[in-house]
Amino acid sequence: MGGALAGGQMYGFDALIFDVDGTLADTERDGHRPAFNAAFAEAGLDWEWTVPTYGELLAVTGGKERIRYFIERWRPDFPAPADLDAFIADLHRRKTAHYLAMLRGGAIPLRPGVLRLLREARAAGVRLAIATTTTPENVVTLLECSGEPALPDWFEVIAAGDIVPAKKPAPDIFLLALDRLRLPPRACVAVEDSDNGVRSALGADLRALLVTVSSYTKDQDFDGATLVVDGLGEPGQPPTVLAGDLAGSGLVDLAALDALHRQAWGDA
Ligand code: XBP
Ligand code: MG
Repeated sequence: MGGALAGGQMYGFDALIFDVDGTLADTERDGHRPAFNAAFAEAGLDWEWTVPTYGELLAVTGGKERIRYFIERWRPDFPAPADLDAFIADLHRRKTAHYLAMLRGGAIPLRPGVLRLLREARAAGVRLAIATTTTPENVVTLLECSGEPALPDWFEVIAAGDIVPAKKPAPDIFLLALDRLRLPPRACVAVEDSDNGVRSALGADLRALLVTVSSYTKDQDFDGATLVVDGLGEPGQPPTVLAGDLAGSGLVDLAALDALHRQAWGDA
């Protein structure tokens, strides 16, 4: 196992599996959140998810699940329609339309260092996959609007949304990505930004785990992650390391991920 090879450089892993929201891009506060609010307004609802409110609601992964939780726990007096599932699905469809329009308008760039690392991985023959809770079209559109239009095609596997029975923190979506890659956990490095994502990855035995914290997740507990940073970094702009170390790299590159991978698996 282990096998990505570029210019004679052998890495101990074959693939990188990325989360999307918070990891590839800072999508939640100024993307998903206003899109939910626009959908609520459009549907004539006076609900407003403020920045702190949304931070609390992020404990529930999945947009439809988040709306349902909000209704049941925060609006118990709301006269819920007979077909609550259809009502939530309609609201979520509206939300997705608003979110996609924001992406197409260029409102949400990739986080610093993401394209750099993806390019390095692609050049080295490291396979790329996604394991996310969000809706598949959100993923493809985010990637298409990244400034690298072919970016969706760089990912061999895009495991997203309702395709699995249980969303993060359940391990299902990472297990699906591993299955589609036909790789064991030891052959992969996972990249996440949230405690729910860490629990999901560890539940799939993805022990080589990098966390790039985002504004909403910086105070969460990432126990079990090998390396925690505040971003991937760019040349001349090193990230702040919150746990673990970059093993001599000034930023998160394949060499740093290789060291992380060896540290996580040791002689196991
Ligand atoms: C992301 C989510 C998603 C988005 C909204 O979690 O929880 O629900 O907030 O996306 P993760 P949808 O980064 O851990 O995958 O509305 O499309 O569900
Ligand atoms: Mg995330």
